[in-house]
Amino acid sequence: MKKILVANRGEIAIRVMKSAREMGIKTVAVFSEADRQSPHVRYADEAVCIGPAASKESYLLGEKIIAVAKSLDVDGIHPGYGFLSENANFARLVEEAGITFIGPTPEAIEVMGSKLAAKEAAKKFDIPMVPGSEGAITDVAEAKVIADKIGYPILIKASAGGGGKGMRIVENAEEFEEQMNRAQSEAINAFGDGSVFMEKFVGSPKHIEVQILGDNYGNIVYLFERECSVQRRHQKVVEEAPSSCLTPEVRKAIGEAAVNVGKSCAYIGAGTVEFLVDEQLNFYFLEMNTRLQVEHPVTEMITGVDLVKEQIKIARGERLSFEQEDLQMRGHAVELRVYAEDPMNNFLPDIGELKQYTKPEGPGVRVDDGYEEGMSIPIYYDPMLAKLIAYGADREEAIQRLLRAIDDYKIVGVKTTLAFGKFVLQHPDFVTGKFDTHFVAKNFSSELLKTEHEDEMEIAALFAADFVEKKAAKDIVSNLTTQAASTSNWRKNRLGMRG
Ligand code: MV4
Repeated sequence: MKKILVANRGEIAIRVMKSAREMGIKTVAVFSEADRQSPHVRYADEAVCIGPAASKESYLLGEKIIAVAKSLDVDGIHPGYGFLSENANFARLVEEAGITFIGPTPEAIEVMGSKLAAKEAAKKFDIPMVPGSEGAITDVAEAKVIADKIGYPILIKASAGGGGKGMRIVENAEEFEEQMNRAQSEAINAFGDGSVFMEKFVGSPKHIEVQILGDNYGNIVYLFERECSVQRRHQKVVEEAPSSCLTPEVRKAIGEAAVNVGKSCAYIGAGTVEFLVDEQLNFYFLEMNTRLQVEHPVTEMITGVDLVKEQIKIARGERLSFEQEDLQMRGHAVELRVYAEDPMNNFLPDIGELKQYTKPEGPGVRVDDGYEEGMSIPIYYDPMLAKLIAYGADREEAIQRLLRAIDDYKIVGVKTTLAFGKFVLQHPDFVTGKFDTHFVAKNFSSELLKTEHEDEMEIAALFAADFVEKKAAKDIVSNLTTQAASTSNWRKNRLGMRG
């Protein structure tokens, strides 16, 4: 493989190109008109504009991207995450064009893209699953009989679902029909496929996912787990590896279950198997993501494995260079997703120019991003600015490093979730590992961010008053102004300053 095209943008495009470069492979970027000035375009050896800003007219144009790849003699296409990464048809078209798709087979993408098909495939491998309906539910009366057997509350899910869409909790038999109808029509609207199934509702689960790698020769290994329980409306906020709650025995069991899910669809490449884990550490297979995930860096940091390089080597037809016994975890890694959103205003996406953008550095800190100072954040794409990742010998050191890195991160011009991240990482329930998927809903309100910084501002004001008395007023005011400007807009707003 001599040349790879990355069918993506932003941080993940750059992330993929970095590994390709290290392997002596040339890179091709594609970009939309909104991304002409983006770092991923400059980072590539060659770059081609594929259309207007809207994803549907650029990053989602599979055939156009393949045509670009052909014209530039590209050997492999890496889809990144999102966009075309889990589009079985795109994977098929790439292969038909004589280009290697750096990812799983179209068949594996298809099976795992349907939750019903995924569960059906996994069943043959004795994977623990939440009690539920065998297959789709169509008949209400029949479904109610099963629901009575499992016990309420139950959860109705869309087979084609993702991100919580088409999910409905049913508390009792009386509301079953109504909720089932709602789930079905939501699923038709969102996915064009109204098939739904049901599961027993697990009340306070942790979300734990296992990274796997499979080669073309039937070898599949697990690279341990990531815990992604801190989410806000199905958007992940903090991810870490390893999970703070698993025992070595459960880790091995869940890892082996994940490998079996991989075997159930003859998985090739990097994939992630998601599980719900209850308070007694029972785990249940949820679904499989057939792509490189956003949060893959925490796994890289604790295993020392470059997952993108492994994807490329696998796509080149190489055998895995390690067996399960060769893999070890070392230390702890925590990732914070930094979004251009306003946590004080219901996480409304914020756009604008990055007037100041200074990244944190230093021991154990990694920043995967796709923006730089002076750039404008486009409205067309995901509002994630960067992934801030910290590694430490243990969880406490990783968290402390991440907190330090948040303080060292200077972003001016757009509102970000950095302060919200700080709130999460300092929360006693996060620090002690006593959290589940309800963490944000249970613990966060924007008032809490306000209060936290009111204290800070009070202290600053006291200092200022003291200095005024000492006739150093000018100094402290200019000092505070600079500090406020270099942190973020809400500080400035709280100080009642402008500009
Ligand atoms: C569940 C569940 C409880 N019980 N299934 C949400 C997204 C979809 N991928 C699966 N999800 C859930 N499935 C049963 N049987 C709770 C969730 C869930 C959730 C899962 C992972 C991470 C965050 C979540 C937030 C709310 C609900």
